[in-house]
Amino acid sequence: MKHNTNFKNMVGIALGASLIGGAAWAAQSGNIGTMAQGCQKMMSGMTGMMSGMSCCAPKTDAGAAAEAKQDAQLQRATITVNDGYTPGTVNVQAGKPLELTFVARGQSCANTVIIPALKQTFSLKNDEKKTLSFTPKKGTTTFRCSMGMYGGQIVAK
Ligand SMILES: [Cu+2]
Repeated sequence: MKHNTNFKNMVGIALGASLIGGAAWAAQSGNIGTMAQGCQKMMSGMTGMMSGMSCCAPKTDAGAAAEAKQDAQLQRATITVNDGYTPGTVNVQAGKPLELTFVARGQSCANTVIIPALKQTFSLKNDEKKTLSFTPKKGTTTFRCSMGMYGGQIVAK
């Protein structure tokens, strides 16, 4: 079950939030039947809370400054997975081979990475990494966590 460890993490987040938002959600969480349902409920339950939380908030600070390291033949970029993706935007050159590495530094739902345009879905354990080699076409390739809360993009120009 993919959301197993994620869920534990999420419950911690939700309980933390319930201290602020009241105990309503925590009470509700006692009725969750399956992990999958838990994720669904979590999504709706968290919608109102997300604005004030670091969890799931897009990380925009590092994004603009993130330039892939480039040499003549190959460009490389690394994205750190830790309750989200840093940088959230990776800028690369179109038409040049790219080695894109996701490295996990923690355990959250962000550890499952989905990149629809590349037909990629993979899950990382803490400290695990995954390198994708491809030549980006001009445009933006988005990726996201298993639940679509965290996300990022590869921008090729
Ligand atoms: Cu998620």
